[in-house]
Amino acid sequence: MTPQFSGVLLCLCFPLITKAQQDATHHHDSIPHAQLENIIVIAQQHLSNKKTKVLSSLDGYLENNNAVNMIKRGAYAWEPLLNGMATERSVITIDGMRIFGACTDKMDPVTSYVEITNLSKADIHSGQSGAANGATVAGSIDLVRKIPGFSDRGFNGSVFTGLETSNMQKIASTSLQYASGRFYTDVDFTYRDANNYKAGGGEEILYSQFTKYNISGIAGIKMNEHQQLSASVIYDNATDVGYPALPMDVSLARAFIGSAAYQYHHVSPFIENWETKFYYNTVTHIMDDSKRPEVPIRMDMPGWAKTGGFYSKLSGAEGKHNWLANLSGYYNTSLAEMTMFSNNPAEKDMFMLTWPDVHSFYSGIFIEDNIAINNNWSTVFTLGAGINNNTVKDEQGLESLKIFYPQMQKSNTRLLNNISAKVNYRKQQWMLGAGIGYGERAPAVSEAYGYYLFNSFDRFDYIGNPEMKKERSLELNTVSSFTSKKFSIKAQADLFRISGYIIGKPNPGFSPMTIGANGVKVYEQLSQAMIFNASLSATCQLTKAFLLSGKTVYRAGRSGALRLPLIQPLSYGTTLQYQLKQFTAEASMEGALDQTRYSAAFGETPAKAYTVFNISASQQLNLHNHKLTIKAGIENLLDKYYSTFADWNRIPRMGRNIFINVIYGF
Ligand SMILES: [Cu+2]
Repeated sequence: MTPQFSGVLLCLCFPLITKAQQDATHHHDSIPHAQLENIIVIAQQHLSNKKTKVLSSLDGYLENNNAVNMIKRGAYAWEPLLNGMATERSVITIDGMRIFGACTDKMDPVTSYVEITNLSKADIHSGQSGAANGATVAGSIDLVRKIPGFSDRGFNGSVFTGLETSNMQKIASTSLQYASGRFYTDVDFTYRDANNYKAGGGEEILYSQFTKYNISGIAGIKMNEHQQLSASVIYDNATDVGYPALPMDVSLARAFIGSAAYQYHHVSPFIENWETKFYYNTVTHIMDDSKRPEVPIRMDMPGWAKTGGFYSKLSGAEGKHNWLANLSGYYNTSLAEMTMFSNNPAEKDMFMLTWPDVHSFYSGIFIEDNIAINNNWSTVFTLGAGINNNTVKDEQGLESLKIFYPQMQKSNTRLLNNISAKVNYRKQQWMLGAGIGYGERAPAVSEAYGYYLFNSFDRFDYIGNPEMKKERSLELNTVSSFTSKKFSIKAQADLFRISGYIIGKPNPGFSPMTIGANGVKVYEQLSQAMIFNASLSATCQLTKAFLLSGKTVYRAGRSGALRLPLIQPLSYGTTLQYQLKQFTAEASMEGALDQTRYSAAFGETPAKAYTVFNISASQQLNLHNHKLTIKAGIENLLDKYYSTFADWNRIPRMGRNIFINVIYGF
């Protein structure tokens, strides 16, 4: 089964999953291990959630996937890179909803506005198999909401608390659910508060604190046997977030995410499920340097992003075909400004629009067909097309950009197409698959219209380029796996050949706005760039109680002689798990080789090889009908001081960290 196929299977099984949580549990467990790697189970009390630190951030969950790297600018709001590519190249959605961050410096990826209590799983698709919710190059990450479903469970809930010693992070969370045959609701609340963390050896990393809370609610009502309505809201509010790798912090990052959906099962023998959703979300991001003792000039940099959209998704089965069709669209407005306060009261403050109120519209259609040719062979075809428009609404912003691009148009429309094909062969315990895909994306707001956006990595001010063409990606992928009761192994590789690769290049003709900057870079397109990803993972059931697993990941990225930045060096990890009844224990090791192929042109310095060790244990107690789970562990056991390729400006990672998670379910 390919990831696409399992994705569709999950979509088809969605109505079944919502029927009852017990059923859902059973259903998940029936997914073969090799497929689970593209689904990260997040629900805290789900049997498939094997993570010991269940109350880790969503970022902590995503990081375990072989296709994902998390770029860290501090302890909060890590940026997910998919297949070695930055967020402009992937589509990150919450239950299929498009959301855009409001920070010009990538301090607020979509993933920072949800909490683990909001979600049941994250669904990861590589390359064009992830084009269902919008045009992509790298693929997609869909964060799936937790839904109690219709059942006769009545009231139940859980209380979570956690403590981590390195930054004295305190976590408190509750989740309350009610389910009946006709109605369900889930309300949850999560609070996290952390001080500065300490690197290995005890050095305090200043400006790495954060505080956040998240409230969410979801409710569903069954209109009749086959039709249901649901509504969902998430409110996420982070304050006093420090970014030690950046010159500025965040005083407020806030999101409101709301949606309403209508679902119709068994529309006809041919159409299994029809779901239509309308959504709206708004993000506010306020950057702040008032806590930094020394800055060359004080700055205020707020940003706002608002997105409204819809999708209407049909899926069904007919003979050998399992199909899916999705019509989706969104309208986004992105506005960000910067005020530089003069140190000399006689001089005027300087104001500019860093995102000049850019309005973006996208609407697209995507279809997918899985054909089971016979017991051994199956194929997956996908096809999609969309229309993308960007318009600069602010006249002052438009005039400012016209200084660099006198011919520039106020509005720009692009057609974005995607197509892919995959063939799979399975015989007994073996599975082999190979695929090819082609996709296009439009330049992101910063790439097209950003105005003097300072990048603290290479210390250049970046100016967007509204006259760029589409970025076009041709991909090849292959997967092979062997799965038996005691042993499984999976090897995966993909190659992306990207034409018109968008990247900033120095322009010596312009002078920077930021004091101390190295110069100005303007977004341009490289005729071609290649990105290669490979991973190998294996698990072995040594005895009934001991499970050994290991993985290794390798990436490469270059354009001719130019190396692309933020590409993971050869990394590895291994875990030994022990399970006896309700007790589990785990020892793990993770590390990377020296990063020899770093990109000096982008200000990258090499990250040294490292190895860190972690241990943890958990015990579940049954108290009448209630469940108490205690999980504890030590991360970076040897208190190693290290920094990886993914650490912005090479800020050191957390040193020894003792954590304890307590979960009480009633
Ligand atoms: Cu920011």
